Amino acid sequence: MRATTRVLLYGMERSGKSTLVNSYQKGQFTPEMTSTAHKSYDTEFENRNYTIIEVGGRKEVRRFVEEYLEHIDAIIFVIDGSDETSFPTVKREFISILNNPLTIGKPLAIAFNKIDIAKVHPSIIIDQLGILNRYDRQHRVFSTTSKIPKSFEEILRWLNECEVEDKYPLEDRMSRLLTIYIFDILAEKKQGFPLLTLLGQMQIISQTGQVEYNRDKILGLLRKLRVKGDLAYDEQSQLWSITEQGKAKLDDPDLIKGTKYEKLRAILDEKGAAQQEEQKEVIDEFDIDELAELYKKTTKK
Ligand SMILES: Nc1nc2c(ncn2[C@@H]2O[C@H](COP(=O)(O)OP(=O)(O)OP(=O)(O)O)[C@@H](O)[C@H]2O)c(=O)[nH]1
Ligand SMILES: [Mg+2]
Repeated sequence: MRATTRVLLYGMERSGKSTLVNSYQKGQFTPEMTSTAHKSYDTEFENRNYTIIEVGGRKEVRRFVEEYLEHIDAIIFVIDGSDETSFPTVKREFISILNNPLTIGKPLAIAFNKIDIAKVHPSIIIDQLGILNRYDRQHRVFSTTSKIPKSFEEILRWLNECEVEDKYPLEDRMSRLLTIYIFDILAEKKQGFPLLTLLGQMQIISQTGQVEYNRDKILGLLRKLRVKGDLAYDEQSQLWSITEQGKAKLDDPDLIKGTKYEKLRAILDEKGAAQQEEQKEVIDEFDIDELAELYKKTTKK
């Protein structure tokens, strides 16, 4: 495990992020006077070191949040429970964070804050966020108020118990995310479980043959991940795959030239339809940090 757990503290403007931390650190309600762009707080809680990274919720700074996602181990998402008018924006922002592959698997604490003045029950927004259906990560909802400095401590106590892994291979995360999406669709229609792999080739192996039935929905979801292209079925291999245009973004030969990923591609191509196990061995040897760097470049294109 990493020596310090890095936690993103995020949520809309004035939801109370800074005040929650201030009050926890000072042991009494300590309102923040200024809006934050970016601020980090170091704290030790029950023998674990934390760096809490607050990204402000003002519209102009909000977009920078993506820059942090890769470098954090867990997320605290703060909602101003007293401001129902903010809930639609909260929902949009929340979903965009959760749907980012860089956050998959990372524990998520939702602080339904300002419970001292909130007029609605946390379940109102929690229902809207669909959080209870997320099986891609550890999560918990907390009712908080900066008026009670221990509010924030409860979140840290929970994070202490969470499994915070050191590394999340990006391919794993992408693949998990897609699996979850597709699982969602099929579970909704009770049509069984397809197995999906992103081992370089972005193939969808369908055991149920139901992919075509849900084709439009799956394509819509793939687009959200900025994956273009169409789905095609190959009778012989019984594989669904994303056609040429939409193949993994890391297929750009110029981009991967001279990197270990180029070597990996060559090995995978050579093995062709080799057993997944063998491909996995190759992937395991691969330097995931380098892949993450490449991924960043491709998404910036
Ligand atoms: N009643 C009440 N007010 C709170 C609570 N937490 C924060 N506030 C008030 O809400 C206002 C905004 O708090 P901040 O801590 O600055 O909010 P923030 O989320 O850090 O805002 P940005 O940095 O702009 O994104 C301040 O006036 C706080 O005093 C709370 O639990 N209850
Ligand atoms: Mg702040």
